[in-house]
Amino acid sequence: MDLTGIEVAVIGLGASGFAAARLAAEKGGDVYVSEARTDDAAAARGADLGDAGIDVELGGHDIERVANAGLVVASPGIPPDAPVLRALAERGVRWISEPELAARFLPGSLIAVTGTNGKTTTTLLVDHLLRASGIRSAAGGNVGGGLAPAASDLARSGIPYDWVVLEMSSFQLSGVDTFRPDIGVVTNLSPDHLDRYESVGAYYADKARLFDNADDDSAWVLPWGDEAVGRLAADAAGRRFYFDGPTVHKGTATAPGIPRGHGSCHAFEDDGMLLLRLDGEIEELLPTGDLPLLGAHNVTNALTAALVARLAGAQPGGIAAGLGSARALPHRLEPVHEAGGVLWVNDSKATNVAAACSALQSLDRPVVLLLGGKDKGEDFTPLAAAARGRAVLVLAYGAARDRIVGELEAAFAELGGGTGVPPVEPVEGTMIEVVARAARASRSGHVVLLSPACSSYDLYDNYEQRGAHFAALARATS
Ligand code: UMA
Repeated sequence: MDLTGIEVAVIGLGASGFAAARLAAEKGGDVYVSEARTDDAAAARGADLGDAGIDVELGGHDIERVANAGLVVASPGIPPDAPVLRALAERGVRWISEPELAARFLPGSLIAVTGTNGKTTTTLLVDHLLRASGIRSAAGGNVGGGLAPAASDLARSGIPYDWVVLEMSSFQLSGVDTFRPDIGVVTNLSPDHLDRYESVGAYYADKARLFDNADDDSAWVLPWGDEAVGRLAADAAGRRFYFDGPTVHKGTATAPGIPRGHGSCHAFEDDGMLLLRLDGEIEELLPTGDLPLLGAHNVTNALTAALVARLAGAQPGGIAAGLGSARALPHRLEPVHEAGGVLWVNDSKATNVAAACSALQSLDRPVVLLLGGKDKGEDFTPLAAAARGRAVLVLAYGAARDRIVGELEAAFAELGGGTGVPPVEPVEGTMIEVVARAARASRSGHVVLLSPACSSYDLYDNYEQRGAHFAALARATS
C-alpha cells in the first residue's frame, strides 16, 4: 500500500502520533501533524518530525485543514467528545487509530490482544513464547512504559516478522476499519475507563470491534465460560478456542483433585500441570510450580499465551521452555530479591485498592504488606478482607499513612478481629524506614510485598521510580 499523493493529518503528538506520522511519511504521504500542546516535549517531537519534512503545528488544531485531509489518524488518548473530534464528526469526517494505519503495512500475520486486565503481560508473553519456539515475532501497540514500540514503529522496521503481536486498547479499537487479526484474544472484561465512556456498554462496544472483520479463517482465544466475552464475540465468524485459568471462575473454583478443564476447553491446569488440548490430544507444558511468574492471574495469562502461541505454530517444547524462562514485567508482582527465605516483591504499579487486593489474593505465602503513598481519597477498607489470613503485618507509610491505619483498624474490628488479623503499624519516614522495618519483621517463608494501593507522587515522580527504589533497598537488606 502506498500513501503517495494523500494528505495524512495526524492529531496528537504523543507516542502514537509521532510513530504514525513517521510511518505515513515513509509510505509517501503528505503528512500534517496537529497538536494542542506547546510544551518542550511536544516541541522536541515536532522538531524531529520537521527534520523529516513533516509539517507540524503546535498549540491548537486547524480543523479545516484536518477535515480536508485524505486520511485522518487520531491519537487514542483524545476522547471522541474532545472539541477537535466533535468538530470533525459534525463535518462527517471519519478518522482511524494509529494501529489501524500500522496494520495496513505490517509484515507477517497479526495477533491482537485486548481485554480489561492482563493485556500487556499476555501480549509480551505470546511474543516471548513464539521467539522461544524459533518463530520471528515482535510485540507492540498499547503496551507503553518503554516495554514495546507503537504498532507503526513495527510497520516501519522493515523486519520480516512471521507474527506481530499487538496489545489493543478500547481507545485504539474504536478507530479500526479494516483491522483484521489472524488470531484475536480477549483476556477478560470488567468495567473500566468510565471517566471516558458514558456506560460500560459503550466501553464493551469498542472492545467488540476486534471482531469487525472476522472471517472463517479467524481464530479467537477467549476465556471459558465468560458470558460478557461470549456476548462480545457474539456470532462472529471464525474458530473459537478457550482457556480456563484458576482465576476465571472465582466463585465456583473446582475443588482440588477434580480435573479442571472442560470438553471444549483448550488450555487449562490440571493436577499442577499446565496443559493444552487441541484436536482432543493433551499436551503437557510445564508444572504450574515451575512458572516463574507469581500469582494465580499469571497462570491464566500463561495458559492464554501458550494457547495463542500454539495456534500460531509454536511447538509444545518451545512453549514450555518459554514459559520456564518468562520473567515478570517490571513493577508488577516482580520478585526483586530473595534472602533468608524472604521473598521481596515489587508491585509498585498497584496504585489503587483493587490492584493491591488482587496482589494479596494471588500470593500463597504469609505477607508483610507495604501500603502508602499519595492519598487519592479511595476507600481502603476492602483491603482488610483481602489482608485477613494473608498478611502477618501491614506497614503504612507516606501521605496516606494515618488514613490507612485508621480505616484498616476499623475495618478489621468490623470483621470481628480474631485470628488472621494482622497488626497495622504506621511507619514514619520514607521507603528507607519502611524497608528497614519490613526486614526486621519478616521471617523465612514470608513475602514482603510493596503493593501500595496509592499513587507515588508524595515521594516520587512516578511508580517506576518508587519500585526501583524499593528494589534497590530490598537488595541491600542482606
Ligand atoms: N491532544 C491533542 N488534542 C486534544 C487532546 C489531546 O492534541 O484535543 C494531544 C495531547 O496533548 C497528547 C496527544 O494528543 O500529546 C495524546 O496522546 P495519547 O494520550 O493518545 O498518548 P500517546 O503518547 O500517543 O500513547 C498512546 C497510548 N495512550 C493512551 O491511549 C492514553 C499508550 O498507551 C500507547 O502505549 C501508545 O499510544 C502507543 O501505542 C498507554 C495507556 O495508558 C500505555 N493506555 C491506556 C491503558 O492501557 O489503560 C489505554
